[in-house]
Formats: sequence, structure tokens, C-alpha cells
Amino acid sequence: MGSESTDTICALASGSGRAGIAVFRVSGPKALWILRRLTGRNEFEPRRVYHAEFSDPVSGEVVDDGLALYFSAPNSFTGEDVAEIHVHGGRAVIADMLSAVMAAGGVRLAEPGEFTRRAFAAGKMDLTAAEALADLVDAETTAQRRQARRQLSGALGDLCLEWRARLVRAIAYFEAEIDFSDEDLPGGLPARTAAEIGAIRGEIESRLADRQTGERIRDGLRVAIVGPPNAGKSTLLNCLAGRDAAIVSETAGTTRDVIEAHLDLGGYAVILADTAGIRATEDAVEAEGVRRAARTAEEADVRLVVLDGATWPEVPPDVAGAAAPDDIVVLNKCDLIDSGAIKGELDLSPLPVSALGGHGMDMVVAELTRRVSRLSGGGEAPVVTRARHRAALEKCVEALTRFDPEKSSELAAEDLRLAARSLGRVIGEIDVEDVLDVIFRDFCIGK
Ligand SMILES: Nc1nc2c(ncn2[C@@H]2O[C@H](COP(=O)(O)OP(=O)(O)OP(=O)(O)O)[C@@H](O)[C@H]2O)c(=O)[nH]1
Ligand SMILES: [Mg+2]
Repeated sequence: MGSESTDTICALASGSGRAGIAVFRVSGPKALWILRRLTGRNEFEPRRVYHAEFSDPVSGEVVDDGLALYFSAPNSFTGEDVAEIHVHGGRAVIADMLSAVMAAGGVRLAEPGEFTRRAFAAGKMDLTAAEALADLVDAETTAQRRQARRQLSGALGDLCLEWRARLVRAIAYFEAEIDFSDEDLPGGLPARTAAEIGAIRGEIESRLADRQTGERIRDGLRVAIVGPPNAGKSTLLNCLAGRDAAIVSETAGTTRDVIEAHLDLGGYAVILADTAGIRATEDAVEAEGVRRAARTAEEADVRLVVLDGATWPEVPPDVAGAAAPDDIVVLNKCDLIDSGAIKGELDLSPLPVSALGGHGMDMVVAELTRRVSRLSGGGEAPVVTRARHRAALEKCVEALTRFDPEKSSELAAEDLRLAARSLGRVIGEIDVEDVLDVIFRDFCIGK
């Protein structure tokens, strides 16, 4: 983006549908000038709210009245001059207000994430915070919101800064050794530095040993519904999702593709996947479905095994054999069997349900929620919330593991510099341009 960053940009910052209020944000050197053109008012004190009529500067027609705010650089979200225009949130108001801003001239539409990118460029936030802002806007569950806010306030960013500051100190000691190896340095320095490097490495490793909880909360936990054909897997998915997401029929082998539904279980985002019934089949399409089912089951954080009450207590051996001890096993179609017949078969002790009538589903939801919160919660709040963070921290640990004070000082210092650079990458201070393009592309326009 480079030189374009002196452009003045504008976007609707609020949602584009019908709403009580719509907020436009204008950022850049022309922001105040545009506010003046639209309102006919000259004086705007920063950080005060003004009631104003906004007119199209070309036609002169009043589009709407509302609130005008001005934030002067550098005390704004982007660090630039920023104007905010609050009008009524009708579709025509939004469309005509945007044309009026454009008609004022010297302004263009913002690209996705461009406001945040400017805030980042102005040093208002580091890259982990910019990512967290995107996560906060995308958060669909309470756990996602909490995690995004923690990250926004520097959960990982501050740690990286601290680790890096300590590394930089260690590097300084090593370089002092390189430069002044003949002169007297405080005794015991290399040993103390090595201990400090070990300590930093241990801290980063303990943050990485988090069972990927942060990524799971952010992306949603994966729950796979698996079992023999016709057991009622799709019925169960529809029941949990509260809508007809998957086709249900009495023909065995109905589901082929993996069908996903998003749920909020106890504040955690869950991606529930319905899969093809597992059986040997001559049908090439169904066989592909069975392969996909196996892969989905393997990648899932939690498996919900559905058994068919209509054939109970017979369980296909490949299904019984595949059920792991920590799978949740459900016996569906319990309306077809009397409750006395459920207990005592295999080691599975299934939860009796009737997905068709919705009976026993509260038990399934409670058990699922228990598993999901156990996988997501407990222990220290995670600081690694994206694969990008993990990759950079792993690189850092690698360099610190290579570090060996017995090697030549030059080589040892180089390992430390590499480690420090990986930490700089997490917060976005090192070779960022390409990374930035990828990250900010995911933002919505107006952020
Ligand atoms: N009596 C009874 N029938 C059910 C129940 N749940 C599902 N069914 C019926 O069982 C049949 C199969 O249901 P599906 O949900 O399509 O089963 P599935 O496991 O997804 O089957 P495939 O996709 O073919 O593997 C349908 O006719 C459902 O109406 C239940 O709780 N009780
Ligand atoms: Mg199905």
C-alpha cells in the first residue's frame, strides 16, 4: 500500500443492513475538510459530538441529520485525522450518504482492513492485536469474544515483547564478549546468560504445550457424528442444529458428503459434522463418502458414535471396534426398544436417545458441552490463537535449542538473533508486508 497511505479513505463502519444507526468513518488528511463540506460547519473541536445536517456537496440536498465527530491526529484509531458520521441506518440513507462523502472529493473507498492496517502502521497496535480485532468482530461465542479481548489487550504481544527484550539483553552480553574478549567482563556472565536463555525457552515451550486450545476456541472444536448407515446420524445432526441441514431417509447410505453445522455449546464454538454411514460398499460414490467419514472422524476433537436401536443389541463389528474409550456413544431409536434392553451390552454403555422425537437429547448436549469445555478450558488461558503464532514461536524455540554457549560466540549470538527475529515476526515488526496482505485481506471493509 505504501504511498497510498496518505489517501483519505472512507467506509461504512457499521453493518450494511437496516439498523437504527449507521456509522461512516473517514480517515486521512482530508477528513476534517470533508466533514466541513458535508455539514457547512467550520469549527470542530476534537473528540466532541456535534449535531449536524449532512448535505450532498454537489446537489446541495440534505441527506440526513445525525452526529459528527472529529479526532485529530495522532489521537485517533488510525493515528490520522478521523471523522465519524452517524446517521440513521436505512439502506437509502447509507447509499446516499456514501455518495455524498464521495462527492466531497479527495476521498476513496477503504479496502478491507485498511483502517486497522493504518492503525498498525502508526504503531497504535501490534500485529497480534490487529488480528485480535478481526477475531473480535468475527466472534460468535462468548469464549471467542473473551479470547479476542485478551489478545487485544496484549496477552501474546506483551509476552513476545518481554521475551525479546530479555533475548536482546543476552545478545548484548554475547556481543560484548565477541568485541571485548581480551578485556575483563563481569565473571560468570556466559553461564548466567545460558541459564536465562534456557528460562526463556522453557516459558515459550510451556505456552506452546497448550493442546492448541487457543486455535480450537478461535476456529471451533470439531465434533464428528459417526456410525453405521441408517442409525439416525443425520437426524441427530438436524436435532442438535435445530434445522434440516442434512437429508434424512430410510435408505441406508443416504449421506455421502460431510455436512457441517455450527453450534454454540456453553459459549464454545463447535463445528458438528455429519458423515456417511460406515460400511463396505460397491458404490464408488458411497465409498468415497465412507473415506471422508473416516478422515473426519480422525481429525475430530470429539466423536459422537451413533448406534441403531432398530438392530440393537447387534453392533457392526467395525463400528464397535472403532469406538475409542473417550467417544460419546449414543443409542438412537430408543422408541423402538424397551429401556431394560439397553444396559449391559458391550462396554459401550450408550446414552439412550430418540433423535426423531428429540428424547434424551439434553443428555447428549450436556455430555458434549462437558467434553468441549474440558478440551477448551482449564489451566492457563491460551496465548497462541493462530497457526501463525505457533509457527513463529516454534522457530524461536528451535533457534534457542540450537543455541550453545560452548560454540563460538559469533554462532551463539546468531542463534539468539534468529530467535529474537521470530518473536518480532509474531508482533509484526519483521518482514511483514506479505504477511500483512494475507492477514488484512480477511478483515471486513470498514474495519
Ligand atoms: N423410530 C425412529 N426412527 C428414527 C430415529 N432417528 C432417525 N430415524 C429414522 O431412521 C432413518 C435413517 O435416519 P438418518 O438420519 O437418515 O440416518 P443416517 O444415520 O444419517 O443414515 P445414512 O446417512 O444413510 O448413514 C430415517 O427414516 C429416520 O426417520 C428415531 O429416533 N426413532
Ligand atoms: Mg445420514
